[in-house]
Amino acid sequence: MSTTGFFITFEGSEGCGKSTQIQCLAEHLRTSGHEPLLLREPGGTPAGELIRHLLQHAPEGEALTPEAELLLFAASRAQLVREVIQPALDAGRIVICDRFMDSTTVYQGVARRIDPAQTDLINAFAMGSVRPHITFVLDVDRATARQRMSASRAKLDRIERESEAFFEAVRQGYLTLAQNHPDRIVLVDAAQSIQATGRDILTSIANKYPDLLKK
Ligand code: T5A
Repeated sequence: MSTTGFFITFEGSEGCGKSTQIQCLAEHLRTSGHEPLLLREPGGTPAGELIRHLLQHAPEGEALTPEAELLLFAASRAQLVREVIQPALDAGRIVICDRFMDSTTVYQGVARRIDPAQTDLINAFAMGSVRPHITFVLDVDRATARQRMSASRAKLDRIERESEAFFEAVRQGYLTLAQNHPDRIVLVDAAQSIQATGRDILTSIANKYPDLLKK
């Protein structure tokens, strides 16, 4: 990866607290003098936001096949990487993305049961040479996640309406992924309080990349 910036991704199942922790980390980085760029997937570009709407809310998306769904997530990522992430990293920025390639590996590869070889191939094509330096997988049990979601949601989107078995597969998929990539992925107990979870994330960054929290 020929860049000077730093790329952080957050992963986990619905309601695990990614957005909350991204805001906490961004605030901490700002007090250290950085201007982190916050992005989300799917989305983060005008084209990506349209794809997001189709994937999550549009009635036209209700009949999407797993294969079409995979390609739409990949299309959003391909656009985000080239239009936003790569230029920001080249400019030396810290980029924090709410979901990235691991979501495809887990949701489409594990939970939708698409051949992992196909998922990896399409993921690699979409990402080009961009890879996260560090990924936080926020792990939380389903009961807690459901409780948090029902408190924060008026209406569930297309994927949030999936079965309990689907979300259990998502959780197990992330746990396996974290086990297989201990160099990049940090598994965080996200059933703790917002503050305790945030402290664990900062401690991991301070241990692995101490210079990042200074400027
Ligand atoms: N998807 C995405 C794929 O299938 N394949 C892909 O390749 C990609 C990129 C995107 C959907 O797309 C799928 C996965 C998803 O289904 P989304 O709308 O972006 O979904 O939403 P999610 O990523 O699922 O995120 P959510 O908004 O549901 O949850 P977050 O961000 O994890 O949680 P957050 O921070 O909003 O918190 C939820 C609530 O819990 C509270 C918060 O205050 C909030 O009210 N909370 C806590 N409460 C107590 N203790 C804590 N520690 C708490 N942390 C947060």
